[in-house]
Amino acid sequence: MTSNEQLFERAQRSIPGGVNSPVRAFRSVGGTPRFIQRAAGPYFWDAEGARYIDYIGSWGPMILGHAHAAVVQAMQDALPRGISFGAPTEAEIQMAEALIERVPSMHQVRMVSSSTEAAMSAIRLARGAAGDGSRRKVIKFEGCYHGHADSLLVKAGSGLLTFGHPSSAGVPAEITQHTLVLDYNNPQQLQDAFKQYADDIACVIVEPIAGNMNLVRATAEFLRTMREQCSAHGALLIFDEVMSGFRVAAGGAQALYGIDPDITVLGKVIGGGMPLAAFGGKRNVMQRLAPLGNVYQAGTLSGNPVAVACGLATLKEVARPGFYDELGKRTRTLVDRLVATARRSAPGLAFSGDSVGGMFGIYFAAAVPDCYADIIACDIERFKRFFHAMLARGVYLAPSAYEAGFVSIAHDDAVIDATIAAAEEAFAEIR
Ligand code: KE4
Repeated sequence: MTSNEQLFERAQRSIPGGVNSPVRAFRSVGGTPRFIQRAAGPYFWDAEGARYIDYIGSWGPMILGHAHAAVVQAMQDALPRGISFGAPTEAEIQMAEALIERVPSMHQVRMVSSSTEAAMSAIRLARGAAGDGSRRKVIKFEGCYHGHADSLLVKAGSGLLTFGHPSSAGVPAEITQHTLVLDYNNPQQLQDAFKQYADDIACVIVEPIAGNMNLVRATAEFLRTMREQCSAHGALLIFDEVMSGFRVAAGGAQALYGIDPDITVLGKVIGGGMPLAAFGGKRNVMQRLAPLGNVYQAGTLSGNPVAVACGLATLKEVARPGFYDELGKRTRTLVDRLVATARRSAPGLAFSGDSVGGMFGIYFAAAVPDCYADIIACDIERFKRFFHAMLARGVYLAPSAYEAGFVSIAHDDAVIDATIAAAEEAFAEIR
């Protein structure tokens, strides 16, 4: 049997870092990545035959659990009809109608192949549609991630309200000079930015429930201020619900907060694990897109029929009555029992947890963080030790302290019990 180490060694010869996405390389927690052979329900098995309870779920898409029978069947039914056409299909209309029905702030939607592409296209659309189409400035928030489009690989400027600097090599400063990076959950700073740059701000893009700095909830005041400021200044509000959409509630974070964005970015769950993402918004905004309007956007595999079949089958299952109530209950139970177990097995250990719907955050900090600075102050070393103590006991958490965790509807009571049993020993080990 080929070991994970042997596969990692071989992978690094032909793939940079041995992985096709950096977070998979375990570099922020150390150790050898597990090469997954197969997955089913809440589990996956690595190259050495070891079974893990999976709490990343492909970073969100696998909300039904792995290899859900109805989803696999839908893909198998679609395959013999052809894999890709480069021409419109009825299935894409069904997917668009399903998304619009569930996210009523969207009147029209365009599908793409990755959420990076969706967020990038949403920003281009916002710049083309806001005001007279000449606005350049984009506001994002520290700790939020919207994919790796150049203008979004930016870290906060040196001074307050100064424009961002590239956070990656290969991105010229000219590309990020129009991106302003503000503090998450800081309404005053947002108001100040609009005061300073009002008519040149094309859009604000935000994760309404953040999951890329670990789970951090937006305050209602923060999102309300965002909505008000965008409306008052003719800027477009983009909710990046790639992670929160169809994950925290049927209608996403916008349904929980009662805030209507101008554009919503979706991904992960809507593709059910296949390369499918989307962005949608008000009709007058979306009509600015080619071929109707002058904002260009395109994609060879956009709306791919097999991916759409997978996504439609997934959306059908999550639409079942009580799905989100049950998912939210199980996730909250997991988090509450982890916190109680930490108290019992490692008295005095600074540990807290939070969950919204089917996503959760665990923090080696006494209180649940509500901003990026608090996240950075968490005990990362302790997290690393906990990660490996749980991995050794067959529980696969996100291999980074700055990622949220994901529960599927396949994570039943027995799976949660097994997770808590592992945590009992892991907390005692790291205390
Ligand atoms: P992709 O282009 O990687 O499909 O999605 C980009 C993206 C956009 N918006 C949000 C809110 C996201 O969470 C993501 C991607 N999320 C990461 C998890 N932190 C994907 C994992 C990875 O990079 O491998």
